[in-house]
Amino acid sequence: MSTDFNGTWNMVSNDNFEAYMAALDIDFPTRKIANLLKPQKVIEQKGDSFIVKTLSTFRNYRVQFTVGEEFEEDTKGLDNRKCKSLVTWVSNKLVCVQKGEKENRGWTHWVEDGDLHLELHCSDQVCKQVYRKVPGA
Ligand code: ECB
Repeated sequence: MSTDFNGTWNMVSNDNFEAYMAALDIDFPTRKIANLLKPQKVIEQKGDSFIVKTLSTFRNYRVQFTVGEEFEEDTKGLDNRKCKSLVTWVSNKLVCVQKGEKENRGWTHWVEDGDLHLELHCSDQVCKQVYRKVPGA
């Protein structure tokens, strides 16, 4: 049995997000706004099929994928790039490689002590986020 990521998760910490956004060439005013957000992750998982929604008061982002199947990702509303993205299981972690213009781009999700962890990386920058499960949601 792989990890169950289903649920609604609220951000509780966000380290180095600004530098991650700068690595994606996000402009200064947008970074200042985005850095104040406390987004929510809403994850719907059925086996290896996922819908991951990142919701905030400023912008929302949605991605849908099946583990092991490369897909075209359009990061519309974020840095507006196209990537060829592939998510795989690496033991109990969900690892995404986002191939495109930006080197070393991707993310890793895992559940640890009931919290949802996310590491986002681009070039030489790593952003670390933790989300707490909303009970009953
Ligand atoms: C959608 C909420 C954040 C909105 C930030 C708006 C502008 C900043 C522009 C670009 C910054 C780059 C990424 C934004 C950070 C989070 C959005 C989704 C990150 C992501 O790839 O999450 C994965 C893993 O959960 C699923 O898409």
